[in-house]
Amino acid sequence: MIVIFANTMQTNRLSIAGWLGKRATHFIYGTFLVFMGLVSHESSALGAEPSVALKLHASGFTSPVAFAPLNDGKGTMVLADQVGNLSLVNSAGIVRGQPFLSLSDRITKLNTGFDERGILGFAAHPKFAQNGKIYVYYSAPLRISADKEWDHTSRLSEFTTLEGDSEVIDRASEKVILEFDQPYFNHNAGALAFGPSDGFLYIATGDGGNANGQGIGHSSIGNSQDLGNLLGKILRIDIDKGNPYAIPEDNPFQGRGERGELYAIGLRNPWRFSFDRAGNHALYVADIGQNLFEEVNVVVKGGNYGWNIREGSHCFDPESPRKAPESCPQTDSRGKPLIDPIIEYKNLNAFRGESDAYGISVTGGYVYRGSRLEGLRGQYVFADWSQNWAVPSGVLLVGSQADDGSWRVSKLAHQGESLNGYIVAFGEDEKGELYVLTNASNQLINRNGKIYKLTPGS
Ligand SMILES: [Ca+2]
Repeated sequence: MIVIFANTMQTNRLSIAGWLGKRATHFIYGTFLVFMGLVSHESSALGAEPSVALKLHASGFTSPVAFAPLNDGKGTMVLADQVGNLSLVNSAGIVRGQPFLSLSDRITKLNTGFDERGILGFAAHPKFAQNGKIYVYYSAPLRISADKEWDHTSRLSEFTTLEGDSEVIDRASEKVILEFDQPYFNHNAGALAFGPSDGFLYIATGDGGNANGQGIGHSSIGNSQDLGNLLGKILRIDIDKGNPYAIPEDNPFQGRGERGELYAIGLRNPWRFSFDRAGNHALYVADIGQNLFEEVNVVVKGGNYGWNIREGSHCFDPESPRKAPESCPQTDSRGKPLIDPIIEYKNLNAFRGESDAYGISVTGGYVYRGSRLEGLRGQYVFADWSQNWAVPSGVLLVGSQADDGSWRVSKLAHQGESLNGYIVAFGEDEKGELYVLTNASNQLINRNGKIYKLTPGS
């Protein structure tokens, strides 16, 4: 196992100066676990868990970050690969040979090792069958107007299919919807989804990167708490009005000096979100923690999810990120409460051996609403990226809500294929069935990325 970058997708907790030291720590720790035989690749079987199996659905990707319906009326899915391609996958798992869209020449130059840039989000317009429009969030080269010291520019673009061919995107159709600059290469979030109730486009953004919500390009109160920029937030825009978009009338931050696109604030690196396709269509947002706690939030309009005043339900001090302070503000600068996550678990690197330390970086999933996995219905299926930086050991998790409203988390035992990968993301098809997206490596190399379907076990 070659460890090139130890700064995980999740953590990015390192100041540049401290990078080398942390890298070495990760390497030694990973080696230690392998040597001691302590790394578990499989979740442990739990008696009352639903019987679930992993079935290989499609392969040949590098780092699959999104798998979502094209809304073409034929059940076609779109796979977004971080390295720069969108591919069409039919319901049988057959990948169309011709790329749906290649953006490898429009994304910023990627590391061959670990990287958090590239194509990071995809959503087809709900009326794709009529208008042929799709949306892609990707890391573009730093734009001319940006500070020269910064790293790259996040770009949300609309593309349209070629006239008369719904299976190929016209590369010349790119219409830039929104751009914002990124001081560091990490914490770029990027998930996209249309709200099932309102039809607006939701966009997840990271806090600007580096670590602790500090560094160049970070606001003195933390970007995630700063209502004047788009970083560390959930954004919401109306793509069907205005040019290139309109701010929905009831967006919650429209005062002087506030960005009207903001829907919710106080997030660090919200790595994958989803709407519950049933019930009240709650918005589930996983947020990758700094050093100690990983979390999942149910995000509501105008909510403040705490970063970098809090990490999970604990106080956070950027000057002392490995020790949660005893006290901290309960409210933000507007007097609004900092909202605790619904689910929190410990980071294995900080809480080695503890039963509720599931991994080192949360990956957001979906509430299962399909028909095939009876026992999972209504539960939130998600994951930790890996139990170990150096060893591909993603772990499937499931969150379920008790009658009193509290949430319980457990590992989701599964039969069938072994994951042996880093769990990068999840996908959901039009029937509500779920897919697990993995990369065999923590780097952007090779084509060992896979899509597994969650199917009934025996
Ligand atoms: Ca939080």
